[in-house]
Amino acid sequence: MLRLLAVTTIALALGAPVPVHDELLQPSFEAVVEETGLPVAWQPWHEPSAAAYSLADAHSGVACVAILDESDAQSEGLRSERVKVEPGVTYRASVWTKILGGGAPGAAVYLEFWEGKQRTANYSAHVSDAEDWTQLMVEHVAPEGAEAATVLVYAASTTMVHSLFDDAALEPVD
Ligand SMILES: [Ca+2]
Repeated sequence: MLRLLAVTTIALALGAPVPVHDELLQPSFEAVVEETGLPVAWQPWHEPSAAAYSLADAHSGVACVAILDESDAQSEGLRSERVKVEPGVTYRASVWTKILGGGAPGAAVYLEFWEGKQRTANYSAHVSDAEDWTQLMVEHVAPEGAEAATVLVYAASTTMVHSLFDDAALEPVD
């Protein structure tokens, strides 16, 4: 009976739906997970992550996210928790960025749409020169079947860049 219970629990965990929220969580990156150094409610593109919570600077509050990408082969980034969307509605993903050093294409923001666990569409904007805080913005209509969207702040695989991100947003466009 105990073994059966254990198997059932694992199956439930694997099949568990990804939580979808009404609004973006922790958009200003103000809270840190002490064990990992990552901002609360943001998932690393890969681990170990060169993207981390940082007190080096902030667009608002006291903290931001820093990506110190010293690899020309590895992508780095952080993905938000999922936010509920309606197909046919236009959404805008945005984030403020500051580039301390590095080359093109610099810093990027992605708007990603999800159907279940499948990413069905993604759109991006990038900037390669941002000495001061600069807002990156991308908007697109949610495709048929879309249930959720995420924001991904990102440094591409070919980029070696030191960038900061703060004040992300993901909202419908009026
Ligand atoms: Ca902040």
